[in-house]
Amino acid sequence: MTFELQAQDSGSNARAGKVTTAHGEIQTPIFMPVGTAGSVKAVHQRELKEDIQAQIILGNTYHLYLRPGLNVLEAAGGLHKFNGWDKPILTDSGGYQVFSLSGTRKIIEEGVKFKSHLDGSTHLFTPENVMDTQRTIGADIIMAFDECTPYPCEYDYAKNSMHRTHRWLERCCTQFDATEGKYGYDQTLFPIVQGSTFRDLRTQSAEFIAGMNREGNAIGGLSVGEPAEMMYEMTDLVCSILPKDKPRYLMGVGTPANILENIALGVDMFDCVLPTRNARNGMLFTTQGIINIRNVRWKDDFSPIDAELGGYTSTFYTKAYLRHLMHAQEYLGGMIASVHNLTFYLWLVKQAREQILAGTFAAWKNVMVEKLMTRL
Ligand code: PRF
Repeated sequence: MTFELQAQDSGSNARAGKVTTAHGEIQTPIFMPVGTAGSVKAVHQRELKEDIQAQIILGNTYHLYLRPGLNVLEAAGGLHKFNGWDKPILTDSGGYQVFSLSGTRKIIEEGVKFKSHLDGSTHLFTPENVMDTQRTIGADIIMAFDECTPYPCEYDYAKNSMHRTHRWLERCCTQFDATEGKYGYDQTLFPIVQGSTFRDLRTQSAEFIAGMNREGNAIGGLSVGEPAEMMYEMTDLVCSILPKDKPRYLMGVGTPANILENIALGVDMFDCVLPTRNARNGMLFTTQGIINIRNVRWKDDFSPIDAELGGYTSTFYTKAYLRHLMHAQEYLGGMIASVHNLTFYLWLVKQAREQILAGTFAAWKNVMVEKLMTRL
């Protein structure tokens, strides 16, 4: 994997760049749709590529390991072959899902023991076996095994957890570097900064992660319930320490406003379930603001979902029709809303990139944040 820094905004720390992987290029800043179990929920791969123009999608080690399991993934020739998505894929390590999904879990130095949320069976994730699993899934970018601390978090817990995440990272790197891709192409490992909301821990963690000298770096442990201003303070601090010539990925963020603010602080990559999860509940992000399509207000509004956004799905279907589908609990409702929201998110980061390249990002961002977060 390589990263080329193409432009830096004059009025902020925003950057435009290009990540090159074995499965193609990614223009940054970028949003990565979440495809937890090998599918971006309710969205066809063809729509992802052609309508939404996604450049990279996510998969989750935790889910894919439990189902369909490594034997099926390996027999398929990896996740790209299995789901037919031939562009870049990033997999999260399970270091987050194991904490948020499995009911019972126990953290030990060796790793994390947990019970499957599917059938209650017992498993152990270790830095080593999580690297092997991500080798088998075959993602282009794989994530280190970490612990995402909750918010709020006691200082001593955050400190001990951060040091354990660092020790696990060393084991991840050793295992990753001792193995090879199983399908004939290169993969890369991103380490993850932790440290909760404590400035001294974040500084230590960012310095440690930078010192590991991998090809890209991630920021974890944010957007877990802390105030947005606290997240921005931590991102700003961490970005001031992480190397400028490598991509920075802020995990699990966020709303359109969160994304623009963090781009301004120097983040290049984002993922979040928000656009797809909220779409299935009727919450739409549009160029005019946020709408709940189930609202009676849209009952006989036969205008397109978002004429200004463009794209097939957002201009072909009307608000009134989508409202009807959501109320009738038709599958098509969730499908249309998901394609629309992802089209919006990919449009947003593309606009941000163009503004950075033109040197006009900072002023544009402030106007957009206001507009996009208006509730209609
Ligand atoms: N660690 C990992 N995945 C994550 C996070 C993290 O801290 C977050 C935090 N927002 C989302 N996904 N491995």
